Amino acid sequence: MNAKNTDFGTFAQDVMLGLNSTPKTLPSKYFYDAKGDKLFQKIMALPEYYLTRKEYDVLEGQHEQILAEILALDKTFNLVELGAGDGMKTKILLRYLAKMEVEFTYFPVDFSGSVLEELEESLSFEFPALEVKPIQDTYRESLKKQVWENGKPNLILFLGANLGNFGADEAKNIIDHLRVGTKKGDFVLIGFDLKKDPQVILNAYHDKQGVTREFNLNLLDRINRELDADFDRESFSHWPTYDPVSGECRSYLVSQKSQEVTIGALNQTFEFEEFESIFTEISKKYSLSEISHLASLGGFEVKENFMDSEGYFADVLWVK
Ligand code: AVI
Repeated sequence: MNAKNTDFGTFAQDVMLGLNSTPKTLPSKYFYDAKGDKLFQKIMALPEYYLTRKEYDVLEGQHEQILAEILALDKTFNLVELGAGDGMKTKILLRYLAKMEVEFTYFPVDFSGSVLEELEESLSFEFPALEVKPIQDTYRESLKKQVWENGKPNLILFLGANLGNFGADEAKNIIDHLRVGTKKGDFVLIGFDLKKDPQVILNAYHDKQGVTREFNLNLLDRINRELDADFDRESFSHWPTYDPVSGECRSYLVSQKSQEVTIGALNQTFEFEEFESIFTEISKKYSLSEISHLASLGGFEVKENFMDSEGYFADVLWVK
């Protein structure tokens, strides 16, 4: 069995748990294998997928104001980034800090060692003087351990609407980890995709080129490849939904016929009824009042909501 270690268990265990549940479900964190990473890069460049462009606009246009509070402290600080990825957006902030000759240490946190290695390499090229201390860990574990804590103020970045990929209870749990993992005077900058015209949201998850469909179906390909399964990907359709009340955009894979799928590594056959679904991803959209409520749950005060000109996306700055 080619089971990959993850945050909570193994791919095989999570697939077994999810497909034996009613309704069936698969965790979205497994989208991101090498093929999924490439598909996500494509998604970020799609005309319908506004999230990445809007957050760029926010950071490009308002980085000075975003960083003004921490720079006003006139002390060195730690820049901690949860889910650093390729650091593309963070580099907007890093360039400004380098230009201002600010002294700080950058702690990128990511679960993937190869992502961190690539990031370190690209940073050493563009910012040779920057002190970088990569941390290979999950968001929650890193907030528990706080290896960056040295008495200096911290600015914790959690960009890219990643919190939206957690259900309500898990999102609150992450905010609780932020509460425990920060001290008075620390700042947090979190990216949130905001509630907006439902059609705009649905289009972002149902692009004309079908890249998001491929991204969703890649979960089945991955189970076929890594767990010796026989999913017929063409007999599943990609079905995103958006509920404007809860702000939850949910993606499903819907079986177009009654069928059986065998997963060799689990030694199990799963029955699908015609039109039975597998829930694969939540991408929650927030209102500003929901965001303020989350801030108070974490013991933070909202300093400012930095938004793009259309009010599609917010990077919100909280202080403890
Ligand atoms: C990574 N995350 C914020 C993306 C989102 O919008 O929820 C993942 C994604 N799923 C489909 N398209 C993009």
